[in-house]
Amino acid sequence: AIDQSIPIKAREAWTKYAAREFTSPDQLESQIINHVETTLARSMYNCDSLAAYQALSTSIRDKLILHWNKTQQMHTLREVKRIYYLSLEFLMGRALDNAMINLGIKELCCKSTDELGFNLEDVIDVEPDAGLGNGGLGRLAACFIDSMSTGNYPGWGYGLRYNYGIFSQKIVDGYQVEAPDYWLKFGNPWEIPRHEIQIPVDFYGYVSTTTDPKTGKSKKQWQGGEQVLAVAYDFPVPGYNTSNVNNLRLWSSQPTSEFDFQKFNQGDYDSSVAQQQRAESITAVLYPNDNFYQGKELRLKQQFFWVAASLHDIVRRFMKTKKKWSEFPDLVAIQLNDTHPTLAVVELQRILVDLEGVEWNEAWEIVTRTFGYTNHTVMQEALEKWPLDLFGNLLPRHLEIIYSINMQFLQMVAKRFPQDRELIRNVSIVEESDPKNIRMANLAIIGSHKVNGVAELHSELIKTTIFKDFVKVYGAEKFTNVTNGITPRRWLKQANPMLSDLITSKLGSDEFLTNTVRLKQLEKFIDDPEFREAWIEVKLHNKKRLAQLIKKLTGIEVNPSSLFDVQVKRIHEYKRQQMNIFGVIYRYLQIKATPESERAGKFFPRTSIIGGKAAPGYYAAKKIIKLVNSVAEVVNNDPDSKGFLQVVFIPDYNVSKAEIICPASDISEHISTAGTEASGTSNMKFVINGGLIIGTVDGANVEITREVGEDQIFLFGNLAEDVEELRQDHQMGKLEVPEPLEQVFDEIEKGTFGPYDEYKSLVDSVKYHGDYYLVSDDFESYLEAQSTIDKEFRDRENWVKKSIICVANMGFFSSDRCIREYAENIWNVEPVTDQV
Ligand code: T68
Repeated sequence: AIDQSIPIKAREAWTKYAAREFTSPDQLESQIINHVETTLARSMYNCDSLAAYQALSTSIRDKLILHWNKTQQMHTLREVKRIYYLSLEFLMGRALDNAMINLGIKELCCKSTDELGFNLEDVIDVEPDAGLGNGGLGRLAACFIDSMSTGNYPGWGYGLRYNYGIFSQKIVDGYQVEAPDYWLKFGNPWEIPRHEIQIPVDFYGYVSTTTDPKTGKSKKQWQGGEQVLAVAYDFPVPGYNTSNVNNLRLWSSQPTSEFDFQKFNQGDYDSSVAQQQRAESITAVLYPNDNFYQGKELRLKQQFFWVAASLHDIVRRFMKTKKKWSEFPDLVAIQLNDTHPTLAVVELQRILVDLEGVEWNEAWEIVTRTFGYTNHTVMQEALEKWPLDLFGNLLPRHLEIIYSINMQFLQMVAKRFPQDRELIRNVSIVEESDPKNIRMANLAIIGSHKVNGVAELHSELIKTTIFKDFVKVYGAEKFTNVTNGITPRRWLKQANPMLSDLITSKLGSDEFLTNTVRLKQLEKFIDDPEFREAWIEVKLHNKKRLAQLIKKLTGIEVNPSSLFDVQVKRIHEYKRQQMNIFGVIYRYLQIKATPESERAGKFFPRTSIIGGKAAPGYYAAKKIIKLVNSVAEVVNNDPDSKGFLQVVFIPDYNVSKAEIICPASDISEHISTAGTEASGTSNMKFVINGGLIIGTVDGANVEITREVGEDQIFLFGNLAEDVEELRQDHQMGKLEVPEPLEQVFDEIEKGTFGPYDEYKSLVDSVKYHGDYYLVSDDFESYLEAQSTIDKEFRDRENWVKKSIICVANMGFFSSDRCIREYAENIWNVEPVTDQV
């Protein structure tokens, strides 16, 4: 609708001088220079690569904003249903390279930077990672918003703009040392601060009951005790090969000006400053735990702050359409990325009932039709439970609403299962423990219309273990599976341009980047020796690129023609990096025990590469890091193993390093105790880049095996269905440490890798504390799988064929497919294409 109040003359001027996007290198150069000279207030003479990065990024951001405006106008005009993906973590990594690739302007940009005297790759390297996440869950959210944009879905991400992302990891004397990640140090050219969008968020306070004089009905109202402001920062999210640009809106906390002034005027300066700092602390830092719940009040504050601001925004956007509340779920789908945003269920109910006067049952119907919940773990220690006191103090009205939701739900359950006290106890939102807890997963299930796991095995497991009682109540149809995926733009084209180009040249187009099942056609070329040679070339090139990075980070020179065996992911006992390093020690001992003359026949040169961060408070994980570094120190300096084994710990593993590491593996390790890794996504990143994997029958490994074929994967270990019994056996004292593992433990005890005290806890956890992660049960079959790999890797032609078959069959694991499945089965939304 055109605003008739604008005079025709003015309108003509606005149209004539409308902002235009650059379409040629010349125009881009002029924009870059303009940004250097005005936005940055610098000049040709002091334009370093940081300034070049900032000016280029700002120029591209300008282009994105124009696309963004058109996209949002169209969505608003057509009143389309929008998807809101609520995630406390978006592990975006770098934006520049990705934006150039998605906009199809990388060559153009390269020309411009060249002509201005800069090397584009150096400029790309200046950008700090946006590390606003811990691991798989946060990176999944980043892949999903890329796929929503690429698939032309009207999808928004909502998250927090942490001032400090995931800590940066230094290794000092083999120990992890954390340093703050102040990623905004030089500003952030990719964000658009929306200082005008300020949403007040309340905490604490009390609930008042008033009686409506007209109806005589009593009404509950929350009177907040402390208020902070949520300020919006927008990050445009470009799709690949489309002009669709979606939005990632991150909230930053700010003090409200009102009440500090009050205190200030009363002379209470200290406390007014303290209150200001309290407000700012909400979005100060990302909690660095992966798959672990820590019941901190500040974390609950983060969650409510983010949820309240996002819902306010969503509701405001809906209200502009003037539609009835009952139509809310026709225009809004909200996906809960794990239980972190579950308060949104309660907050929406509160808005509808307390603020908008919608009747309770009608409101609850709207709420449950709106939400979907994705579960990412079955591990008890990761399930969120908030102590009731803490919760009720911070959010008194929300606690009341939860009680009402719970009462209504339990009444329904009791009616249908009158005898089943146990069932009722299990499904209740309130855990009747001492102290009592609010179980967020139960609330998320009750408040959503669909619940999904992230890989087939995992989705089955949640139905038979942690949520089995809810299957009784709701039936199995409420529970579904959406197997995770990754974006092929970042994880194939951007991370591995050479492989992407090789595939493009063979398939005749780059359509596989948006339609990954096209990769299947690669199988046709498997017997083409020239193609296979080119494939090997690419891998070698990528290994050399990683070797350079390793040299830069650690000083270690690795042999690019050795077998690269890689395990990079968060350090966690369930992911079993300890088993990996025990295996490395075993290999080392075997090499040393073999006469020198026989070594070359028995051992293929191998480089074991391990990387990942440990949560700062996770003692065992930190010990694993120390052991890896100590083993590296010993092995890399032993003339006996020289040429046969090298060990490297890559410090500060993050998204931009993953882009160099994933294309360079021959084998990567995905060796979690069966049933513990919900999906895993790095398994997909390695395989789509032509690496084979060694893995347990866990998470998405199962489906990768189905797709690429059993011959292309090295599986080992006990199955998920046997884990419980094995654990029980161990509890009863039935535990045998297999001979090879005993050897490894003996060597550690001897002090070969430093004083035994340092590692005693790692050994004891297997030997004396029930071996919860079943290292002793799986160790021998792990070694067997490793020695099969040794044999098979020597047959180069056979290996490269496997590698090609793998890539050809990874089409299923594109996050584009995930988004399609969510859209069809959970969100009921459709892509929106033509522009206004
Ligand atoms: C991961 N979860 C799963 N959690 O472990 C992984 N947890 O199997 C799966 O592939 C991935 O999610 C995507 O579905 C996590 O990454 C966390 O990072 C996390 C963060 C905060 C609290 C608890």
